[in-house]
Parts: sequence; structure tokens; C-alpha cells
Amino acid sequence: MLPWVVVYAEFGPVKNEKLVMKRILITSALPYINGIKHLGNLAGSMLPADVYARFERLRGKDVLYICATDEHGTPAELAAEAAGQPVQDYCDQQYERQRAAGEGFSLSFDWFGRSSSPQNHAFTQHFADRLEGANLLEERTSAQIYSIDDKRFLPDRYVEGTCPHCKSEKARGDQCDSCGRLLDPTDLIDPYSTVSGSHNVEVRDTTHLFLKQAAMQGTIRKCVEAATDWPPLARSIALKWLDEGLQDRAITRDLSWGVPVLQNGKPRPGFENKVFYVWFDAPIEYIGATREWAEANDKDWESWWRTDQGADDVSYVQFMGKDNVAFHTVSFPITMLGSGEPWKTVDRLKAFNWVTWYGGKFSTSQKRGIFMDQALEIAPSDLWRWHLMANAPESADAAFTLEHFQTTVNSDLANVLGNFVNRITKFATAKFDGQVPAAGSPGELEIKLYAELDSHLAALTKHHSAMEYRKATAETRAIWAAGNEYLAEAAPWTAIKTDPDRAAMIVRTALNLVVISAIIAQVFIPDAAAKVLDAMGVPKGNRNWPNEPASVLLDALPHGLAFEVPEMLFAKIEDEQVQEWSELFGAE
Ligand code: B3M
Ligand code: ZN
Repeated sequence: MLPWVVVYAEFGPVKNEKLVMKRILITSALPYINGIKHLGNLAGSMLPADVYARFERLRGKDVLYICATDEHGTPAELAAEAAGQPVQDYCDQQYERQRAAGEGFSLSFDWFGRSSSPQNHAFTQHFADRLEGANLLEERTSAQIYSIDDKRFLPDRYVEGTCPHCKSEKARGDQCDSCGRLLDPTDLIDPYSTVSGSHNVEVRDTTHLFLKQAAMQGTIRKCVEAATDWPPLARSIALKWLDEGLQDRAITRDLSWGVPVLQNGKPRPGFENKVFYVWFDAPIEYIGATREWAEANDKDWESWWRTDQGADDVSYVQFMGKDNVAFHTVSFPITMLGSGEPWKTVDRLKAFNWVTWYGGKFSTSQKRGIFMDQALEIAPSDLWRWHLMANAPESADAAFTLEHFQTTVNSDLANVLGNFVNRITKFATAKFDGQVPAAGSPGELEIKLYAELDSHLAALTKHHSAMEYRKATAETRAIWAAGNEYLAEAAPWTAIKTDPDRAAMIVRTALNLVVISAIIAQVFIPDAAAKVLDAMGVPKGNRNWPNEPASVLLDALPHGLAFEVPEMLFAKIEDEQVQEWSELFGAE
């Protein structure tokens, strides 16, 4: 084996034996089926989950990254109605669009499933049967909003009104977007049908299956209190919920599209026209989609989800927006723990605040904001990925503006990374025949750079492990900037006039730093990183997370290796483009 491959192979699996969790299960909140998601949805779940999956794969972990479309409930029914399509056809079409959008953003799911899958139907019914067997389900008659004009009950998004807690209008029947509280439609002030807009509604009794969440209060609190390494936002929301006291909640709805409610394989008497509530079946699709993946790839799903079949050595990490935390820290664990079976529950949960569009909400109907498919039409996915992660809504909501997007891209990507790669590869091609020079040995500047890089890489690995993306992008940028600073100080273009060996050493060091800069960039900007690593002739198997001292990393390229100048990595965003996009997408 070439000595170089041996050195790069050292980058491979993490050697720190303390990291016992070699298998990592990652799920990101399932995007609702109703239409392509906007940049805020992407930034708040699927994208950071992808960055984390890429990071852990580069460290040699066995990663399974699962996602799917969330196809049931009122979002699907209302959207299909608006599109004039049968719900199944609508979901089939939208699923392909969402899958394509995910591929366009290089979201490296191991499986992108569908909550309408037979696997999810089976698991959902299984859990309901187990919960009933544990006496945690009960048929109860409850008051629901009925629309006289629409001749139907109005669950969840079929009804809107004023939130009783924060008085925000257009609160939905199941949750208030403004204060995040879960609601029952009868909680709403002045409710009205979202189908017809009619206020001609009344409260009528209907029977549903209630999950006795209150009975599980102590069990869930123990889990959340033990989860000391959850990032702060997730833990604070979960504890707030528990402090308010868990309520028993209906897990069926008067709807026709969803998982049917069976009893002994037949429609449950009285539930022939009801289905499970979308938030009961959607998290179960994490397991359903894993089974879809296993069956399509001749793998097993049990070792990822059953702690009696190997999942006890799995680290399970969830990514989601803050409005989804309640369901993931309360109702989903209740479903799993209440089943009495050894299911793998979440170990770490990264929740995000919201990305706003110039401080306001993204809106398809009001043409406010950029949606994933539109974004890919106007700029490469790397640019969006970098900007959204560098400005991730971690400790507060983050306002997306096109002007800020332009600044971030032009500064971090074009001026810092692009400039560094371009200058040194062009100089080395001109002065050293496009080969990694062998002469020279490390001097003071290299020793200083080694120490700097060791410290940056240690910090960067820590930030990624902690899933802190603003810090991780800042550390990544700092390493790219160190390349420019090193060149400015070492000035190979001056050294070459009097001391070619010195110049050779500088060039060799800088070319290796180009490779490290690209290796760590893979998690954020995979396309540009691949272009650089391909141009530098780094084999695909040697692009793992750096795990050697900088003194080794910065002299790892084989001496004499031929390389090319990577094609231009990033075109700058011009003011005219920002102007044009502002008109197109409703920027303030
Ligand atoms: N479909 C996302 C949302 O609330 C919701 C997530 C389900 S994760 C199981 O927009
Ligand atoms: Zn509210």
C-alpha cells in the first residue's frame, strides 16, 4: 500500500476507544406532505441532521439517517382538496417532489420513507394494541367542533380560531403556532371551519381513543430529567410541559385519510370512519421507515430499535423544530414505553428555533420566502447549506435576508475558502509543475500553524459532537482563514526568489491545508469539497475526519503527487441578483 494511503487511512475510524457508541441512529422531523418545504423547515431539521450524519460517518461510525414524508392528517387532506386530487395521488406526487428536493440539497438520508407505508400502518396498529393491553387506551366521548354547513367534524387543521392562551388568531385546532401550546379544537375562541370559513359550528359529542398520558407522567419526567446532555432548548420545553402536567389526549380523529383503527384485524366498532391522529402515527414512521430501509436493503431494523436485539449500543439523536419537541419528548416516548416493549428511546434531541423570512413567516400563499425547489433554481445547494448552518436558529429565531445570504456567501465561501484554494493551487502549478514539492523542512511559521490547526480541529470536533452549528461553521471558517493568513505571512512568491526550498515547504504545507480545509467542509458544502478533493487527487476512501496531529496532516500528501487547480468554486452573488430575487420572493 502506498505510504500516503497508510497515512490517510489513519484519518479513518476514530481511535479514541472511549467513544463506545459506534452506531448512531439519526432522525429528522418528517416534513408534511403538503408541498415543498421552505428554507426554514430545511434549516430546522433535515439539514443539521444531515451535517451530523456526515460528520459521524467521516469519523467511521455506523450511521443510519432516517426521514420520511408525513402524509396523514388534515395537512394532507386539505392540500389534496385544494389541489383537486384524491389524497393518495396527491401524496404520491408530492412525495417524489420532496424526495427530489432533498436530493438537490445533498441530504444524505439512508432512507426517505412515507408514513403512509404498510410498515407504518402495521407498527401504528401494533402500538395501539400494546397500549390498550397495558390499559393506557380508553374509549371516551368528547366534545368536538362540528360544522353544520360542511356536515363534518372539524379536527386539527379543519378548524381555526383565537388561541385561549396567547390570543393569537388563526390558531389551529391541535396546536397554536404562536405560543406552541397543544390545543383541543374546543379550546379555540370563535372557531370556524377552514374548509368553508363558516362560523356556523357547534360542539357535538364524538368518541375517540384516549391515550392516558397522565398515568405516564412520572416515567416521562424521569427520562427527561435523566437526559442531562440534551441541548438546552429541547430540555426546557419538555420540562415546561411536564410542569404543566400531562393531559390524556385523543389519538384518533374523525377523518378518512390515515391509519385505520382496527381491533383484531377488523375495523374497530364505532371507529369505522375514524383514523389515528397524525401525531400518533408520524413518529412511529421513524421505525416504519427503518423497516422500509431494512427490507429494501436486506438488513435488519430490530438492531436499531429494539434494545433486546442490539439497539442498546445505538446512540439515537433526533433533530426537529421547537414546535415538535412536545410530541417527541412526551407522546412518542409514552407510546414506546407504554407498550411495555424494549424500544430504543431518544438519547439526544437537538431542537431549533425558527428561521423567519425578514422577520416574518414564510408563506406559500402570500409568496413570501424561498422554498427548497426555488432555492436550487437560483443558487447551488452548497451556498444555502453554508448560510443556513452558519446562521442556524439555535438560541433564538434567525431572520433570513437575501442581503445577509449574499454577504455570508461572498465572504466565507468566495473570499476566504475559494481565494485560499485558488491562490495556492495556481502558484504551485506555475512554480512547481502542478506537483506537491518535496524540498524544505518545517520552520517557525509551520510550527505555529501546526499548533493553531491542532487547536482549531479539536474545537471543531467538539462543536460537531455537541451539534452546535454556529460554532462549528465559525471554527471551519477560521481554519480556511488560517490558510490565507499563513500564505500572507510565509509569502512563497517572495521566498521562491531567494530560497526555493523554503518556498517548496510553504507550498507543500499550504496544499495539505487545502485538503484539510476541504475534508472538514464536506459536512457543510459537499459539492465544493468534493471538487477540491478530486482536484487534489485524494482517493474517496481517504477523506475521513482528521484525527492526526497537524504536523502529520500538513505533510500527508505524497511528495510529487500531481494535482489540478479546482474549477472556480463559488461565483459571487451580485447586487443585481439580490435585487431580482427580492422582487421574486417578496423580500421587505
Ligand atoms: N410533520 C412537522 C411539522 O410540524 C411534522 C413533524 C413530524 S415528526 C414525526 O411541521
Ligand atoms: Zn397561543
